[in-house]
Amino acid sequence: MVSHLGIAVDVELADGTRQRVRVARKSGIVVGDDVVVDGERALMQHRRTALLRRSPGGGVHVVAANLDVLGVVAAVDPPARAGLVDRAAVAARSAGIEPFLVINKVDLDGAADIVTATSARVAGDLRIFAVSAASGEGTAALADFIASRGRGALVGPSGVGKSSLLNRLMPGTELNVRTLSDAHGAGRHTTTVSTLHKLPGGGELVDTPGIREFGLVDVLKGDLARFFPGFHVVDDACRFRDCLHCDEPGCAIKVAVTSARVPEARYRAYLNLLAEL
Ligand SMILES: Nc1nc2c(ncn2[C@@H]2O[C@H](COP(=O)(O)OP(=O)(O)OP(=O)(O)O)[C@@H](O)[C@H]2O)c(=O)[nH]1
Ligand SMILES: [Mg+2]
Ligand SMILES: [Zn+2]
Repeated sequence: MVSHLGIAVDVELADGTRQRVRVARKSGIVVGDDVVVDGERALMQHRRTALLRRSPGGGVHVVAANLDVLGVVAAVDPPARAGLVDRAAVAARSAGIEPFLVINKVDLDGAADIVTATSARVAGDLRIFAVSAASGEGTAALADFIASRGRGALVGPSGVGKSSLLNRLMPGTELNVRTLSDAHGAGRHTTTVSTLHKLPGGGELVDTPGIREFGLVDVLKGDLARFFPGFHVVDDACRFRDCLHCDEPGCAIKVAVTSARVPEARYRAYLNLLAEL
């Protein structure tokens, strides 16, 4: 299924043609779902992966179905909010999806400092693509990565350039992007529905509406401890396999914080998230 329009979904059939099928508003079918079209109905099939997010209102959403990778998009302006990157990365890994970080708008002044600061938080742990949808810089590497992995989605705050990146990766596509006249409409969401696109070099990428926060859904403390971005730089194992890196003896993460191999701020961000679960 390639897009959900409220009472209908667009599906791509096995022969590559597209068809609009009516569905109940609460069908539960999301972009990326495999469906069997039975007359006027679309029946959802088993999902390989499902990326869950809790919205600020408390509702649980499936961001997309059957993803292999998740691109968390930040920009030089607006810059990344660590909380969103951390949560989205943990949610992805918990769902068996490989997260990566995209820093867009590297054509803007001051890009180098922001790329360095943003990368430092997750370096060695998340794959990072510094790109410009405007100039095309870095986008070929991103396209190659998607082609090698299969299906990805781009998530992130409104205005970071998710739709602009898709337009750059798929010449001939014209997804709506924020125009100059809207530029000061803070919090304005240009994209309102998710859409799935096949990239010319292989792989698929889902464009999603901007989000302010990526709330975690039913993530276990042990999964947070294993998946928090920035801890993978530590090669040594904790004494206990289910270590939460708090007060356990023989915790390799705490040793790494003491020796500054894991920045103190990273560790505090982890403890805050742990306290939330
Ligand atoms: N300078 C510069 N501007 C960019 C770049 N990419 C996108 N923009 C601009 O950033 C603004 C937002 O881009 P969009 O693609 O609409 O952002 P989005 O993430 O899809 O936003 P939502 O759909 O609201 O979630 C537009 O004015 C784009 O022209 C870039 O690489 N460099
Ligand atoms: Mg958009
Ligand atoms: Zn530990």
